[in-house]
Amino acid sequence: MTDPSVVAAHRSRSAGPETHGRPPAGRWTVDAVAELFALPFPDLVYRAQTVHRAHHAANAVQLSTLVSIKTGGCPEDCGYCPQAARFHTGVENQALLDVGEVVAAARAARDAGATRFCMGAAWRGPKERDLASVLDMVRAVKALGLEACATLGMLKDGQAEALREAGLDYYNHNLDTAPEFYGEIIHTRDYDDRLATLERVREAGMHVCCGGIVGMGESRAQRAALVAQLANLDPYPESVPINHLVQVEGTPLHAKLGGESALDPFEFVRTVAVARITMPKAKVRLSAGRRELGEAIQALCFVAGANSIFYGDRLLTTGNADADADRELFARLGLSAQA
Ligand code: SAM
Ligand code: DTB
Ligand code: SF4
Repeated sequence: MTDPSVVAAHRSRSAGPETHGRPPAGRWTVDAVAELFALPFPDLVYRAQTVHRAHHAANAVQLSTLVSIKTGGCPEDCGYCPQAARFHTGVENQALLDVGEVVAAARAARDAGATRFCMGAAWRGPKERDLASVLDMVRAVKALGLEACATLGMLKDGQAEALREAGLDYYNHNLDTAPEFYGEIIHTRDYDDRLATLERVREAGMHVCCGGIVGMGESRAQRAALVAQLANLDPYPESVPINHLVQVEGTPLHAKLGGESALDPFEFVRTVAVARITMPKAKVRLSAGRRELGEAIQALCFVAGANSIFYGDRLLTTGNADADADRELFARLGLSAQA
């Protein structure tokens, strides 16, 4: 028999076909998302896996490789970030890479099996001169036959269009957390700034990659509020990175949380499952903190509907699961890299 809370959560969104790219038939209320979070774990994972199979190849995982094209010295104050100039984290600043260096990294990523290449820059937003270099990088990455993604901070008028014209497929810009928790983490830009950049990306015709971070000391209700925000973007993002906070010494969140994870690992799996259920067609990506989750929790995440990972030994400034270890894990689980 169907669990009544599942029915309630389902009904609170008005009925109608789930159509990606068109306005959703209804909005997710925070309460409806919170009801999903509260389901018994097996019911939640079963439901997520069912949604997953209706929309995706069951055992395929997409591989994205990340490279930091400009590192450290960022003027923003995101409380989780090792690249903010004002925190003393030991990250070495690195000016914008040359196109040649980026092409070499992209070629290596492609040869290792990645299909998407994501370029990250520690900027509040790109200056015009820097954007011109990034446009060259985008063209070069596309010429290698890869999907191109960039995360450069806030975009101004015309910048999203320029990126789109250069061939950029995805722009990553995260909402990071619930609106009501946001002010405890970031003070140099607000939630509406983020929504405005996402709007520009959408209007320029690019795919949106937008997710958040869990494990920052937020409550479950705030995790539900983050997922509701993402799912109510119209349309919801094509790509949803779910990051587990990597606590880096020198950041305010490390000082606050003391290096200990603030999150039960099953709660991370629940977040993935709820993202899958509320954004059925999106790629849900296991992002930062994946290595620290361990293989068993990662396996649960794949069952709960995660179907993308960051692949390669580094994220931006911190380590990622080794590519060799990932290949071995995929073999043990019978997963394949999505072609
Ligand atoms: N500077 C640009 C911006 O903030 O939009 C782009 C790069 S920024 C590093 C991209 C995202 O990485 C952040 O929005 C955040 O979600 C994630 N991130 C950064 N540091 C993290 C950490 N220590 N743990 C988990 N995720 C992190
Ligand atoms: C995203 O959501 N996570 C990635 C990517 N988008 C740019 C970044 C994770 C960064 C983790 C901390 C670091 O390595 O500096
Ligand atoms: Fe800068 Fe981005 Fe880090 Fe915030 S998350 S401090 S904007 S690099």
